Amino acid sequence: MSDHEDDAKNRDLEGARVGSEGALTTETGVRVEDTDNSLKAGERGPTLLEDFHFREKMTHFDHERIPERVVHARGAGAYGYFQPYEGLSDLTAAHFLSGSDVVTPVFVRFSTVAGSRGSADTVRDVRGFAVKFYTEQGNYDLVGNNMPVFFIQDGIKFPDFVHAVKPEPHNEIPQAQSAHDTLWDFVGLQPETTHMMMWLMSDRAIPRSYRTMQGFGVHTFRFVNAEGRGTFVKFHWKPKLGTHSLVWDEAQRIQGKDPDYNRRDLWEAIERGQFPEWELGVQLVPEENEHDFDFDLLDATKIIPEERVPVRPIGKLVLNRNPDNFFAETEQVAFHTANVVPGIDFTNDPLLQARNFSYLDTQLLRLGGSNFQQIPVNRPVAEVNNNQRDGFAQHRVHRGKTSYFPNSLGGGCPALADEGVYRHYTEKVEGDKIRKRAESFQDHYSQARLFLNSLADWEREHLVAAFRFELGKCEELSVRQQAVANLVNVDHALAVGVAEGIGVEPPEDPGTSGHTDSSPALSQANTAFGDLTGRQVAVLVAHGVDGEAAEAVRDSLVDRGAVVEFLARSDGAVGTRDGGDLPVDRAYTTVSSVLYDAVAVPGGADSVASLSEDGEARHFVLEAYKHNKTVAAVGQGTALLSGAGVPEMLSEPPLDTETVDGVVRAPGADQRFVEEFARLIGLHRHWDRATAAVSA
Ligand code: HDD
Repeated sequence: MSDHEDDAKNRDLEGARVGSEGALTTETGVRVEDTDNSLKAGERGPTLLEDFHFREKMTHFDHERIPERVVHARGAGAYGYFQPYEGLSDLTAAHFLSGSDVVTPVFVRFSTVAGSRGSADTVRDVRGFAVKFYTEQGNYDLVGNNMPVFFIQDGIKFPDFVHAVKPEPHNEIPQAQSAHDTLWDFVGLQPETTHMMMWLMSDRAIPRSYRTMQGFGVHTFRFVNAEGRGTFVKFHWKPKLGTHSLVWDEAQRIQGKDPDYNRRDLWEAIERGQFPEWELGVQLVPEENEHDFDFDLLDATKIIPEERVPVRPIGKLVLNRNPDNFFAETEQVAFHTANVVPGIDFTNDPLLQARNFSYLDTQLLRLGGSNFQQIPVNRPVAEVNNNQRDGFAQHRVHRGKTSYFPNSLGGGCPALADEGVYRHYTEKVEGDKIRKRAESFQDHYSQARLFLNSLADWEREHLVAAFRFELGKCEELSVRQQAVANLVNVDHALAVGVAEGIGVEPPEDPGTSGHTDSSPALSQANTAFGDLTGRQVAVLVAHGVDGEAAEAVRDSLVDRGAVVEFLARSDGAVGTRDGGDLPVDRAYTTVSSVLYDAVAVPGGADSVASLSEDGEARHFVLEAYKHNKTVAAVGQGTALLSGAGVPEMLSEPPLDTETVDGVVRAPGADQRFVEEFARLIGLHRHWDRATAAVSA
């Protein structure tokens, strides 16, 4: 194991870990001989108050739940490390960015925003991407999202926005959905939400995996170097596997088939040793260039286009260890935008300023008082010394009689430091005390349009379909009309496309056309492709299967990092056509095509004949086809595709390896076939495929 893995593993949780080994005891350490029967007066008599074991067990259970996070309640976390590529001391005094030899342990929590703790993973929503760096100079939290902008410009609107998106208060419906009246009522009346709503209606809101999701710090922050010079900075996390999403229909079905889909994917990838990885990048703007843009750097509803200020890669994040206990670690972790270290500072972004108040405030309630930083997952690796005392659940045993500063009785300790201290950036501020949104924050449409212009055709189609779906769920016509009226300001054709699907009169053409700028970096068509790590592939088999072909497919894809499973009607094994046995990984009745990235059907006349008679097997391949996934058939396997209704599929085995719209067919599982299959899976999805008429 390398040193940095060691570092991450040894994150100081010692002393806090309690296993289930050893004798059963009460919380005071008294051994218990029976935890199945309460103490009673006679075998059939009343339970006695003096049964302290029963009372303690029940009381602890009664108090097991803590308030869930008001937003981002559902999440999944993992430990890992961050390592810079090079030193950035010219830009920042942050020690964890000072050189490639500094490896910093991290804890990362991914989350959805609107749903409750038990809600499904694959809802249309923003994803949280919160990173806690346990640096030698104290904890630094980069509390970001998978979208680079936000709904509102000033934090004072956050309670309004969250009330609007959460389930409606009179009936607590709908759970974890933005497709309802109150959210769209709010956004129609609050045009600053427009840019973020474009992201939310795009495929970014339904990531295939946390491993295939970008992250953004969103705000403009400030790097400060040892001389006190500031540089504006925006943070980006870029996933090594590329940024890939689900199909909306698939995402909805997964909500029922496996509500833990993203959580499970992260967990299993780490357990398999396929450690998810991101690159940290920064966009840097010298202070003197602050006003060079046609938007305000302090406005969190704006990006800096990457073509304008390139993203400079500065280091990598690797997640290599799952938590031991979900509650203790993932639930109790507390992030806070104001957890900064020397070298990183804030700007006057009014959203960020509000966040700097909100996070500490919410943790005080959620984690039951002011000592939550002592919970192992929150505890810094840096030494902690101060005069803060007492409070609920105080775990430190402070010694001595001084808890004030200055003191002489305690030897003047803890003393003020003069090295490595946090020094707030010196910024000149002047102005009237005023409640007003700056003029430079008033353009809500140019970047919404930039986003739209940057999308590939298929992304645009998904966007329109998402707007139609969401607004189509709104009961009030006025809410639908309001939303369409707002979209005209982004693009007339977009507004018409949406209006036509939701029974709203298409708006008049305002006659003014917007700018035609685009930013290729915003399209998922321009992401990384080809890496099969953690891709899930189903191979459908039955008795009489061509076992050699099935195994050739599996072996070649597993070599490339994919997870390949043999699925049959029942668990156990199937007999191969040459008399062998092929172990079955899962019965397809317990899973579904939506849980896989690709499906293959090997030949073997008997196997294909029985699969073709099975409605579930036919549905499996057709649904995978409908969701634009790679579908493969070897030999007679082709007959299952045509029998299932995959369009234009001939039932005769092909004479050579042939690919049409992401469907590959071949006479045998030779090298040419497996390479083509792998190439197609690496493309993620086949968007040019016409699927509208496919009834899966
Ligand atoms: Fe927030 C949680 C990200 C605006 C107030 N937020 C929370 C989490 C993430 C974000 C990732 C979950 C952290 C975890 O996993 O525990 N929030 C953002 C981003 C924002 C943003 C990227 C805009 C750029 N948030 C925002 C505003 C406010 C809050 C404007 C209030 C003024 N956020 C909270 C909170 C939460 C929270 C209420 C709920 C649970 C928690 O903090 O610990 O304080």
